[in-house]
Amino acid sequence: MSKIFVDACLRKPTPYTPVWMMRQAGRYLPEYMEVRKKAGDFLSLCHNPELACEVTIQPLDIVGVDAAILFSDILVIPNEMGMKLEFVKGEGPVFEKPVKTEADVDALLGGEEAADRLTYVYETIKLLKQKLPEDRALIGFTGAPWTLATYMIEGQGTKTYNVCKKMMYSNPELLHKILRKVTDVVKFYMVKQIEAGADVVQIFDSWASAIEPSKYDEFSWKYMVEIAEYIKEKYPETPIIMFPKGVASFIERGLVYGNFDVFGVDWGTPMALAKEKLGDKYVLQGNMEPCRLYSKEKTTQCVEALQNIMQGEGHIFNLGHGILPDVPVENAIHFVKECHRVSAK
Ligand code: 1CP
Repeated sequence: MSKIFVDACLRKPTPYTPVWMMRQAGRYLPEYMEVRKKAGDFLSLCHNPELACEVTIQPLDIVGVDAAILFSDILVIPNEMGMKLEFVKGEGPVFEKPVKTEADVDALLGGEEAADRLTYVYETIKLLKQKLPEDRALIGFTGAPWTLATYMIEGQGTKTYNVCKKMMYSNPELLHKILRKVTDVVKFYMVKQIEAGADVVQIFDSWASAIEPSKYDEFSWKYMVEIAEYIKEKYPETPIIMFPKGVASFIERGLVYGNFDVFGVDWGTPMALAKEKLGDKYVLQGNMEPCRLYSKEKTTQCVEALQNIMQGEGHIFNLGHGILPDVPVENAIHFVKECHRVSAK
């Protein structure tokens, strides 16, 4: 049975434009909060394939999206490379010992050995393949090397990125050494997710905008392209989605390149600009401002405007970044219904 979401990624005809939401499994769903309570804490939930499977499927049943995204987190990767990770209440993710020196990088587990430790992710994917309806796609994912490196170097989320930028400008070799090591793990991780059953994979470069445009290719995009190339060599049929957040000027100047299928457009980039610059080459995903979800009326306006620009050609509806925890569930349901309504053929 064909999956509408996979067909749309490959620019094949579909009866309507599919939709999913970044961060669609999570705290805005009371059903998620219940399962998380059962698991104990967030990381225990990621490590429990039965429960991770349950929360992955929730937004399909409750909100009606066309694709499921594996429930996990980007930070399980550095965690399995040997960096002790904790989610501190109110503070978010914290690594006990951030990477500071070459010796710290050398001490991390690399390559396939690190990717092999993420068995609970592959188990969750295998279980999901048994439980998901045949016409719904499963999206696997990773963080981009740069976005992962920001947490590994800063030790936690940051507003200024001052520690990693100090490294970028005073010791770029060390930053590249970290990015190289993470890239090599992510290549194996992506292929193993596909072998376990992921239909599509997305690379999240959530903190792309922290890099000045003239340095973006050197410190992030080229590593993402290398990962995509590696995946395509092994699994040319599996769609790849690239989501670099906050790179409008990189797009505008025609600097996007690489062998992948879908470009995720963030909410700060006008869809018409993305279409003009990238629409011939890549399917475009996005890009409603997630806060529009607070108003049904403003949601409908945006969905109609996106449909007017894209006309159901080479498009996947999504938000331009993750859904926030205080969005009413009924507004998320409204968004999905409206995407289906305006694009029905
Ligand atoms: O239960 C909780 O309160 C924990 C909150 C939470 C959740 C639900 C975290 C902690 N991660 C997740 C799940 C998650 N993370 C998914 C699941 C699938 C889905 O989307 O439905 C995905 C894809 C991610 C990816 C992720 N984690 C990204 C990239 C996407 C994005 O939103 O930009 C990033 C940057 C992270 C790091 C992270 N993990 C969790 C938090 C709170 C953060 C962000 C911290 C920060 O702002 O720096």
